[in-house]
Amino acid sequence: MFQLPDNELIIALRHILGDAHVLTSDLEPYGSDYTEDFYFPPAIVVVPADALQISEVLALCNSRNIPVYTRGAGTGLSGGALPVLPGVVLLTKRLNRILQIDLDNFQAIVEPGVINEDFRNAVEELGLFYPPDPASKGSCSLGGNIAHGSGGPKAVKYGTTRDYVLNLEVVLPDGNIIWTGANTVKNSTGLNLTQLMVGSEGLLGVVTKIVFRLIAKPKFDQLFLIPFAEAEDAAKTVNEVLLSGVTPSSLELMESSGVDISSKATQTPFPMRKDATFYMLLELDGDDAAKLFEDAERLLPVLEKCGALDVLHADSADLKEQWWKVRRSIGETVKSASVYKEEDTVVPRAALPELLKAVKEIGTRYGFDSVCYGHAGDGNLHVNILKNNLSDEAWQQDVPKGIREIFEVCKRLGGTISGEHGVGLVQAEYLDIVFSESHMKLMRGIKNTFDPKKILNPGKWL
Ligand code: 2HG
Ligand code: ZN
Repeated sequence: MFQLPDNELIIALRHILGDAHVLTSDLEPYGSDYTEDFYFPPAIVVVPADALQISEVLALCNSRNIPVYTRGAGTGLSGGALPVLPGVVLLTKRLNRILQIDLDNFQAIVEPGVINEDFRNAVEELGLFYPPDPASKGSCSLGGNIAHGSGGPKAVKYGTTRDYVLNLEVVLPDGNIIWTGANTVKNSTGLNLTQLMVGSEGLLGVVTKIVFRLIAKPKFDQLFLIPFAEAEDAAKTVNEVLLSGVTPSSLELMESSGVDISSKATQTPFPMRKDATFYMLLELDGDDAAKLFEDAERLLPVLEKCGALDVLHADSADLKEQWWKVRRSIGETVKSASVYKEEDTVVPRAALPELLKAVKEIGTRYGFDSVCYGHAGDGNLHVNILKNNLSDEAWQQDVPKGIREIFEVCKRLGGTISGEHGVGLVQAEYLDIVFSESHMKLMRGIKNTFDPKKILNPGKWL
């Protein structure tokens, strides 16, 4: 049903974009993202300048049944941007402007190619705050954050990307350009197409402008590191902290094995202890410096009761930076240590102890190691399953069975199979665990309405 890109298409694309922005050689970098070791050779890569050019490109590809794969910074972890069929990879990197920061309305209008951290820094200079802070914030694009509904450590207090999106300019596969919402913090007019676009993984349209709401920047933050001897104690503490009435701005868990790999690989000092199996990273923020320490005092008995071996306070910017660097580098460094499969499990946070126990029990039964870490306050546990010295046969046959069992536990506990990394390519085979046929039928119907020729991101899960 899809046509292969041909010379005629290349000429037509060059006519729209100019020769320099239609690439037909040295395309390798655009055939992978941060997901395992997948590579799919792109046929053509285009680098449009604006929504109008994207509209013309989509209308052209739609009329010729040519697949289009939208790509931000390529830092995705579920293969969402991989060009699995021969088609056009559409880069958003030239749409990289912060168009407006509106101090009156606490809003900003940005293009999808802006890097998350560049935007966060720009608004913070003006005393405002855009909380969503994926571990890859220094390299991921805001468009990619929209495509996956990305989260990050701050989500436990401030929410995720979708909580800050007010309105989106979207180019549809037929070339039509729409705005999905309004630049208002309240909107109950019609079905919420804005929220439908967030997490749609490039399957429904190409986002070309984003209207974000912003909040005031908290003046102070304090960071604490709490080692635990028992994994179960660490996992149990998460909900005890939140039930205490103190809402941390970050509440992360890190398995010692991951901390060890990360601190060594990045040569970052870290107060490892031989008797610790897990570490909790707990951040408090607010405008009253003294209250942060009062809240910390309130937490001490809770942490002690839950088996904390110690409570360390980062009393310098350097220590804060070191502890966060170790946390933020775990994903990348663990992945480079072994062939791996990444599971982005998420459950109601009080079920975290049961999930963690199940992950380790299933790993023992199937003979695979795992490194667990993530946004414990959201009930979101990243499970990096490592091949290490497992046979290829076990890796291909048994591990997927183990992954299925892990996801079945998530479902049983009221959770699902991705908290923030999306379904993309790698989780597609497990969707039957969480979606009934009626659910799939509804989503297929939505896909058909937006993209009847299915040219956007084909070969994935929808
Ligand atoms: C994190 O929380 C990110 O570290 C990346 O979601 C996770 O790379 C990973 O596994
Ligand atoms: Zn994460």
